[in-house]
Amino acid sequence: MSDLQTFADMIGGAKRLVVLTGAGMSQESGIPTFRDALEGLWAQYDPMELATPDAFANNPKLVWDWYQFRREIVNKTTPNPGHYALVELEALLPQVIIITQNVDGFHQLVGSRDVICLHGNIQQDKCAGNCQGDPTIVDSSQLTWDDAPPLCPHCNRNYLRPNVVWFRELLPTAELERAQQVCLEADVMLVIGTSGVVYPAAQLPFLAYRSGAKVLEINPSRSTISEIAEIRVAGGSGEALPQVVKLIREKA
Ligand code: BV8
Repeated sequence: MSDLQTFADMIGGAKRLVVLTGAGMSQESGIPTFRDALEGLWAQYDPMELATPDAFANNPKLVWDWYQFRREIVNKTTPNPGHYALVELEALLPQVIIITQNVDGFHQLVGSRDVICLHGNIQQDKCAGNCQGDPTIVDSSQLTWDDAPPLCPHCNRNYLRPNVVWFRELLPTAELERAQQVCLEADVMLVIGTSGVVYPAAQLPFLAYRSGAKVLEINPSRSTISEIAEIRVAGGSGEALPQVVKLIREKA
């Protein structure tokens, strides 16, 4: 039997499937992964340095403009067949919970029902001081700005910032705790498109593995997760996931 058929059979037989997605899941939509060098003006910057509170404190306009640039990319792209394949999987299996590191909102956009967002949502802005509570989400679509990000309309003191988790910021407690809990309960964990170097997200597959789950991976390259993966499909998720769902549907 082919590896892909075995891979599909393991997913098709899952009672409590947990999926962890990273930037590779949206690569075939045209959103550069964190590892891809960003083009043009932004190629000179390291995302790891820009996505930090210090960068925002030191140069709020630069960081704000970077997120506007990335939002434009997200707004010009669409979810790919991999995102839709996960929605089909949700109809075929008793439980599919998606934990995502991505901030593009594509899993929710295609209708996935149970999505745990660990790192926030690039399409949302919030008051940098969370003046009305954490998070103080603000609609910035009608606001203007020039040499600095718009000010929060509630407190008129703090800048607005994207509602994402920067490096050296804590992940949202409820989301992280639920992600850890569902990994402890999973019988199969499917890891898609992550290099597995960003913590604490990168720990989740190991949590599932140590609790007895079978770990499967879709990634064209090896990652830190590959060492515990029963099978790694070395391909793009936009192509591999529809193939896997087709094999599962044929046996359903
Ligand atoms: C925290 C939102 C506690 C923002 C993101 C030293 C000092 C301080 C902290 C640390 C430290 N050392 C370690 C840490 C912890 C740090 C961390 O993990 N650093 C790493 C880099 C070592 N983590 C944190 O800071 C976290 N918070 O720990 O709080 C704390 C507090 C204070 C002090 C210490 C600790 C917060 C982490 C969240 C950061 N925010 N996103 C934004 O997007 O702007 S993470 C960001 O990186 C994205 O979400 C993205 O998902 C992620 C990158 O990881 P991947 O998703 O894996 O993407 P990557 O590009 O790496 O890989 C893509 C993969 O896809 C590749 O494997 C590729 O082969 C594959 N691929 C390519 N094409 C395809 C494909 N796969 C399938 N199909 C394809 N077609």
